[in-house]
Amino acid sequence: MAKTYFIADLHLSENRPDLTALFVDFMQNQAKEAESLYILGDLFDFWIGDDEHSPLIDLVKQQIRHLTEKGVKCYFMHGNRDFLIGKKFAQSCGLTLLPTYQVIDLYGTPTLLCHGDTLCIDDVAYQRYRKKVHQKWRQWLFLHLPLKVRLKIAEKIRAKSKQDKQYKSNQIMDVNADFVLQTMQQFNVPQLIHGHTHRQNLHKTPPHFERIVLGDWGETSSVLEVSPQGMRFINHSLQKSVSDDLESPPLDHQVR
Ligand code: LP5
Ligand code: MN
Repeated sequence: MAKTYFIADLHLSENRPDLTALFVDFMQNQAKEAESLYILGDLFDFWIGDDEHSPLIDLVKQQIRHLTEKGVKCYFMHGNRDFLIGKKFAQSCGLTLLPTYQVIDLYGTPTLLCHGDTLCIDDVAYQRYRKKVHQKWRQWLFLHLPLKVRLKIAEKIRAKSKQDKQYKSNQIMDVNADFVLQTMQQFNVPQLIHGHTHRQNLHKTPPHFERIVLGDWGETSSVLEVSPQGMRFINHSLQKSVSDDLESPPLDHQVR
């Protein structure tokens, strides 16, 4: 049966071997059944350049490469933590890099994909920061610094972000509903799939708009499976597996 999987916000790091194990399990068991896999950002906890090497990075590359070599098409969209993933990384594992917004035909439904951070327009401090770090000249300068210095800067930004988030409400850090609708209308799509807010759910807005939010990975994975028959979330842990039909009542909120 044709299947497409969507994942986001795994935040893989050397500090979380449990997440890495979940990811490897997903790639070796579920993902190989798919025709396509979309990774909608924040695969890594943070990324400071394709020239960084670590056992974790090598393992992730290897897992993606195994999948693409088997014929599963793998797509990657940048998140707010790994927006510096570049062509070198993508080419090394057969990933196709997608722009900030991408419309796909999902079994007959035009569907807009994005990481989700650009929809959080009420988080003014974040949007101001995002604009700066997405400037090409700033990225070029950053990527030409020694890895040690880049790591120090990334740590500073992460610490500041953690501190700022303590004073931001969940509402501010969520998507702006009017802007979501406006964006969906602009791209002329009835369906949107994104991550970033970590609030796995299906939101229906009359007359015919659907927004599917991917969850982050923690004790369980959060995978959206789409087939011509429908959609479901699969939340798998290495101990047990739970799946929810998206036609059933809204799923539990997973608020960070
Ligand atoms: O990631 P998450 O979900 O915890 O929080 C996000 C927003 N935070 C971020 C920052 C990332 O977590 C860390 C990214 C590390 C990147 C490494 C590469 C750096 C490359 C630079 C290239 C030029 O995205 C958070 C949102 C939250 O989502 C919810 O949407 O609120 O945003 C913030 O907290 C941003 C702050 O409000 C503003 C941060 C200003 C940082 C200024 C840095 C000063 C130090 C500079 C040292 C030279
Ligand atoms: Mn994110």
